[in-house]
Formats: sequence, C-alpha cells, structure tokens
Amino acid sequence: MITPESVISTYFNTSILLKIIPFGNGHIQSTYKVDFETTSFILQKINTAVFTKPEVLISNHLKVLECLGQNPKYIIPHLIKTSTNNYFCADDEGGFWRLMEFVPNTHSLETTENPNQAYEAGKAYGWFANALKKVKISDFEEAIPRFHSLSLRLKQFEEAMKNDIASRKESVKNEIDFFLQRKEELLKLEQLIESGKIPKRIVHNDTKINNVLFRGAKAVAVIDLDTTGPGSILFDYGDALRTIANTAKEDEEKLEMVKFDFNNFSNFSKGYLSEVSSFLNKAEKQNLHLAPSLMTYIIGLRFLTDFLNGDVYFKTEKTSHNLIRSRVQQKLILSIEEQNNSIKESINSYFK
Ligand code: GN1
Ligand code: MG
Repeated sequence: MITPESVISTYFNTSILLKIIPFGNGHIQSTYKVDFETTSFILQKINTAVFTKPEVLISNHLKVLECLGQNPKYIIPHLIKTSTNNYFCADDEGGFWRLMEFVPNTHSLETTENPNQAYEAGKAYGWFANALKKVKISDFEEAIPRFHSLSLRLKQFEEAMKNDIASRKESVKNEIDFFLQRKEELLKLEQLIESGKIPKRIVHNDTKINNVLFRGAKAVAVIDLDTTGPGSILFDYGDALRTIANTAKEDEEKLEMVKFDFNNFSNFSKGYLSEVSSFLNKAEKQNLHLAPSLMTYIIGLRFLTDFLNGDVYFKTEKTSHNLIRSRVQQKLILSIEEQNNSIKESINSYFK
C-alpha cells in the first residue's frame, strides 16, 4: 500500500525521518508535514479527480518561480526533486505527489485578527500580481479550465438542480433563489472579462487569507499555486476580500457573526492597490468594487452546487458543511450589498 512514508522514500533516505502528520485546512488536496531532525517539508497528494492534468500544476509552479527570479520579496516555496530527478512522484496506484519546502516559523490565519494583517495580506497578493504582470499568458495552462467562469459555475449549478442526485433541492429553495436573483447583474461583469475589456493576466486564483504565511505580524510567503494561471485581477482582489474582510470563518454556523468588515476591506485594499494600481486599466479600476460580490457569489454557488451533488468535490466534516459554507457566503454578499456605495467610493479615492 502507498503511504506518505513510502512516497518520501523516493525523495530521501527515510532512516532519519522523524514524523509525518496531516497538515493545513485545504478543501481539495491531502497535505502532510514531513519532519526530519533539522528540516521539514510539505508533501501533497494531488486530488486527480479535481486536477485531471496534475503535471500542469508542476509546470505552472516552476514557471512562477522562474519569473520571480532569485530572492523574491516574498517566499514562494520551491518544489523538491525525487532521487530520480523528478518534480513529482507518480505512485503505482495512480497517485500523484509533490514535495515542497516548508516555510519555518510562520503561521496561517483562518480569519483576520487585526487590520494590519489585512494590509499585509494586501501587500503580499498585490506584490504577486505585480511580479507576474509581464509574463506571457500562453506560458501557463489553466489547471482547471474556466475555473472562475460564472457562466460555467451557473451551468454546473443548474445541472445539479436538475439531477437533484442527493434529493436535497427541496430543502434549499431559499438558497437557490438567493443565487438566481443575483445572476444577471454579475453576468454583465463576466461579459467585460470575456470580451477582454478587463484583461486576462496571470493571477493566483485562490487568494484566501490562509494562503499567506505570517511571521509574527509580517506576511512573508504566498503559498498554494495550484490554480495560478490566466484570470483577472478582479478574481484575486475579490476572492481575497471574501475571507480577509469576513469577520467570521468560512464555515461559521452563527450567521450573525458574518459581516463584511469595512476596516479590513480598506486596509487590504490599501496594501493591494499600492502594488497594482500603476498597471491596471480603466475597466479594471471601474469594476474592482464589484469583485467581492462576484467572487463571494461564485464560491457560495459552488458550495451550494456541491451540497446538491451530495458533497463530492470539497472535503466536508459534517453533512451540511457545504450548505453552511454557502450560507456564510450569502450573508457576506448581503453585507457587501449594504456597503456597496462606501466600497465603491473608497476604491475610487485610491485612483484619484
Ligand atoms: C478550494 O483547497 P483549497 O482550500 O486551497 C478551492 C477554491 C475555493 C476554496 C474555498 C481547486 O481551495 O477555489 O475558493 O476551496 N480550490 C479548488 O475555501 O477548487
Ligand atoms: Mg487552493
């Protein structure tokens, strides 16, 4: 049987291995921390049902590192080669593994604890977009095609409703209505992205708060390049605010705790926009304020779709986990809607 230990033996002599433990809170990959006496690594088994071309993850990752050159301002963990000089390990059971550097003395956050963390995360993700602004889009392949395409996500949602495979549709009528009521408005925004008025860039595509690593109060690393590739700056800006400005966890059951915090929003924006504002075009600047709703909507819709499909995509720890996550996104959208004008004004004031 293939175990993390047996995989590690294709990289190193395991006689000096101390321990391997499950690590992190990812919803897709299986992640382990591998400890040796003096160093540690992150081992991941790629979910090949989600990433059907796992080699693409490797080539995109290497491309990012190449573009950033020596000593980038923030740490991006490097990939480690096996003893036979491969950047991944394909096991005998069809599993696909990769090993990365572990960034010592850092921690990740599930929610923002203070406005400075929001600012720091903004600087880090803004730096990432800035550092990759000149790369050739065609050098990257989409690990998951049309990952943040609203029309694709709506199609999958409609399909899930039609099939109602887990017989849950009746129980989530209100949630379904919530998303259906808002789709037309957001599809207009997608149109600007599809038409190229809002340009394609190489972006991270999964800018949750927990994909920035902090050392003390400072953001020092950007991790999880799984979906890095073609996308829009709106995706990264909006998806980051979805967790960074959320006063509660992504799966908070007490919905009254979920709010879009204006202070964290403006601190994140200050950091992010200081890095990207010099190269954004007019359409990007004019539509940035819609990004938090768009991304919170897309991910909330994906959670609801997975709930309807019987929880087959995201890892879940309880029966209603995806529904809870979706409800949190809905609550957040309501809170964003209440503050729409101030959000727009605040963003506009950066560009004056
Ligand atoms: C997934 O596995 P993780 O936590 O890095 C998902 C993201 C969602 C996120 C929601 C490949 O990311 O798109 O925003 O969950 N990744 C994939 O927390 O679907
Ligand atoms: Mg991810």
